[in-house]
Amino acid sequence: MKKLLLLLTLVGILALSGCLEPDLPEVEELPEAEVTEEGEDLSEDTVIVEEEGEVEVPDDVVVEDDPVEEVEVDDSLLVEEEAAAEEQVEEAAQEEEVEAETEVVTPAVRTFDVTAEQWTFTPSTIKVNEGDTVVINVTSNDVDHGFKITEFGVDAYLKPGITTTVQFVADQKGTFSFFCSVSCGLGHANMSGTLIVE
Ligand SMILES: [Cu+2]
Repeated sequence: MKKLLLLLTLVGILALSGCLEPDLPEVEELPEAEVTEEGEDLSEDTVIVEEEGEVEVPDDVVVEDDPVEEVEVDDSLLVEEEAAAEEQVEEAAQEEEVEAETEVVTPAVRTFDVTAEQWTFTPSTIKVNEGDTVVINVTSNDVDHGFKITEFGVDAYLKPGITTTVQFVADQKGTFSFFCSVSCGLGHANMSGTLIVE
């Protein structure tokens, strides 16, 4: 009986072990796989959640980035200020150049031939530089006219066909009017031109 029991137990053990051995790994593998997959899924989910959480954190950081961007805007403003400063420097340099040119041109004698006739001067605009000695040969083609520049003390009486020369130093900058100072007809009041001293 004992041998039978032993045999039965052995057979039972073998049978159980034989049955359990193939079952157990399957049972173990599947749950393990599932568990691992689920675990991975869960871990991925948790990672995603963590990433989402991290994304939310960058949102806060983005709020912190706004001041940084404002700082960048300030940098651009600084750049603009630098550009403006450079422009000012360039303008100053240009002004210096203009002043230098003016200083160089100052001793120049500028001569113009102007024709007067009812009721215009030709050319009607004369441009010189400050300090220039201006010589204007004025000739009337028709009737008596005058040629006056109040600011420079010029006032000439023009006889038809006779060239009259006026001369003055353009010692002040500005836009001035030269005009007819002798009554010459209907358009006399509007008979004028422009002297520009730069
Ligand atoms: Cu006139």
